[in-house]
Amino acid sequence: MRIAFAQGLLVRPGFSIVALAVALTAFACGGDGPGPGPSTDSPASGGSGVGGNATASGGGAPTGSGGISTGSGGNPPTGSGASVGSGGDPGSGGMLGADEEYPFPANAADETGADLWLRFPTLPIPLRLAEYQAAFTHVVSEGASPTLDIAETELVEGLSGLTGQTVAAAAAPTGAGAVVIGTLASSPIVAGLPFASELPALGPEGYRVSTADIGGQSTVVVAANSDVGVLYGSYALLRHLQSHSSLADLSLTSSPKIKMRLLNHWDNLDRSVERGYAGQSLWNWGALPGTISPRYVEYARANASIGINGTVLTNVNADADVLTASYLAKVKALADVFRPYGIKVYLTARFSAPQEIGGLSTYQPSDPGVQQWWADKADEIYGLIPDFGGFLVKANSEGQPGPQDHVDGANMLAQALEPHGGIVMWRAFVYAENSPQDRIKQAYDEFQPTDGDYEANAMIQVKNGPLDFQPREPFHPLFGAMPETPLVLELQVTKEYLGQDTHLAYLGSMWQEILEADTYASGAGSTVARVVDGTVHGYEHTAIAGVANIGEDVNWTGSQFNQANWYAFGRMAWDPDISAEAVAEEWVRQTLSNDPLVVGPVTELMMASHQTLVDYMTPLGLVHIMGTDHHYGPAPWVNDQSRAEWNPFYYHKADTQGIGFDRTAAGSNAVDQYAAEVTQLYGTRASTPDALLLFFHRVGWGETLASGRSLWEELVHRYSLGVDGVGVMRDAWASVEDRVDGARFADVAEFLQIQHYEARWWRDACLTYFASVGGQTVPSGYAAPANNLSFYQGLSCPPDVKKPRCSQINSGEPSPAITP
Ligand code: GCV
Repeated sequence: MRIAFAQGLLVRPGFSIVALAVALTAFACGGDGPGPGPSTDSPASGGSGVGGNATASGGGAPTGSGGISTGSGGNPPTGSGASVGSGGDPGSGGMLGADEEYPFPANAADETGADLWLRFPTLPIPLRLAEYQAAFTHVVSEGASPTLDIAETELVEGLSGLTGQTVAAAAAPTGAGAVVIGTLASSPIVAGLPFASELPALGPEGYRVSTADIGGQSTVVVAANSDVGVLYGSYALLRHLQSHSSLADLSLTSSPKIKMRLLNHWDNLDRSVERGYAGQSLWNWGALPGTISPRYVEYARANASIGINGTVLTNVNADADVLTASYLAKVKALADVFRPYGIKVYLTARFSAPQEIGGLSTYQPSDPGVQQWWADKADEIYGLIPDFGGFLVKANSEGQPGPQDHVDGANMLAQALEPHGGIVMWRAFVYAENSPQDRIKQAYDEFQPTDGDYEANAMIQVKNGPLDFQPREPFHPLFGAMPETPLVLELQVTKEYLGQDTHLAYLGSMWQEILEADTYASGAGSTVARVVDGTVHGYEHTAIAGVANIGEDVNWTGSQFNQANWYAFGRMAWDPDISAEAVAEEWVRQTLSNDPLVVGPVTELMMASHQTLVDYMTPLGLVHIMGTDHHYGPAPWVNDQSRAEWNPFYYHKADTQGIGFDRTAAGSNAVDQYAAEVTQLYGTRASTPDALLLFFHRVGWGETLASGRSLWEELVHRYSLGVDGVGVMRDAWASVEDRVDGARFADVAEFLQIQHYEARWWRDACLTYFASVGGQTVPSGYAAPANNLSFYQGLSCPPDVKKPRCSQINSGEPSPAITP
């Protein structure tokens, strides 16, 4: 139990210090399930987590994001002499952090966030600084290539910044303090290392960073099999140093577990971004290819620093024009910028392009002319971009054109790309316009029977859950169900349904839940991570994709904390087994501060943030109750859309008796799409974790849950916990004031305030609605909703994206929602 960061908290009026201390104590210790009553529970209690690994059937040990403590022993309130290490980075080795006392930063200069996590301020702790100053005096790159030049420059600049002294490039190691970088082929020093024979096993992108005796001097060496491996190793070394970690026993060895680690931009050619909340698209098509924005380089650099090696430039709701000669020249210009950073470009292929821009009378794959058109198009693209990655396709979905048969379409494109080594990624996000079938069953029904019918260079891209990037969903049943067809896991970094730019929700913990979920495809332990990395089915091609949250905004992602999701996507794509908490801590150290009084509370608030958001938006397995189209605020009452599955009502079906979607054998039987163990787990009311209860089951308002509360009481409780959880996040953030720069502090504080109001909006709107249809009232011990149902139904705040979107609900004190 740690309450270290309660020191110096700013306490808002109306929120008692006693309640705050209780909240913070519970927030920091975590792990306990919900207590018996409102007053003993913590906003961040672990009770709502999904048993990440379904091996834990019977409900499993919740691995929810709430209340996970950070660090190995906590920080004394003075902040002196303690480190907040979380056990280090499995891919990099070693504990993060230093044991020295961090000085209170005097007037930290304001920052915009434009530097992301690539910040190299001089260490403020003298012992570690002296260690680094002695260890790093010059950088020797053995070999010459654009990629090695980048690695050398990154090290020269990063080490100069961190040490506060000039670290220069040199032709050869001279005396103490050399960093030598190179590959087995390019560097005699690397080839002569005692561990040189172990390097080939690290593969084309792996690296080893360690200390070696070179000419009698202890020297840091960054060794790899390829230039890009050296670049990744250089970033790993910088990450280690940005975390102020010790050089003793330095050993950072890592190889990616997934081969293709891709961003998917939903960027349109007019520079609008579908589900983008960070300004216009980075790609300035009008100015390309003549003008290369410096931001293209910064983008490539940021991605390479976290291991991303591919980018799909355009929206899956595709525009055929990007395949015309004039656009391909622009794409080539971007590819040329990204190549030295190890990043390939991919494009979305509009399936009707042969007709739209090729002048053919059809686009169906059975037509030889269509096949030839795509083959010629592939030749044209590879003539310009020899390392072009391939196509991503959304077909026959949400109005996008497609073939009569997915297999024919995917295979035609695969055949066109095959001579050049390209890949086609065919999306499984399909649901029919007029089908009585449960929407979440349709992708499986359509794709699973096609397993094994695809060309070797075709992959099927599957969203993490069967619905659509909800705050929480079970894993998609196609994972584990297509042994002969490599699947790409598609995650959404942009938070379409999770408060977009404004709400702070760290997605690493949500992704960890998905990656750890057990498909049982080949017995226990067949997790989604092991399916995607190819271990379970022996896939030759492996890939993971993240729908990007990046735009022209100066801070890149629309908010300071949304940067952490870009960062986490890259780090978890490289190593799907890395803990979300370790990644959060790394990010905080690099982006904000290494001061334990920042690292501890901010890592904890990040780890609690996803569960907190789920609680105030969609607790207990509710999904898709957001406002129509914009998906921002609450609108569970909507039931007038032309397609049934576009209505929130479709997903919860609340009435006088109860709430929830019955997906058991007695209902839509969606549970049957999973392996038997999972069908049993989710098909049985008693073993379904509360976190997914209403996704799989219809439950009466009065039924008792594991907490001892009735379903209705638990709903009220969860919504209230969520609101108060945001209050705790605000207080945690307030505790770091003056320990991070004022500009970023204020940005985050302002958004957290909006989030707090909006959490209360979510709670009150949903509870008044469910109370009205269910004939329920809010029990004592919980704040009454601030307004009546018609007030919430009458609001029309979004899609105006200026902040706050909904000033009508920005008043009063959102907390406490659980009243003392
Ligand atoms: C690109 C959801 C989003 C759409 C998106 C679609 C998809 O429906 O709301 O904006 O379209 O998913 O993933 O294709």
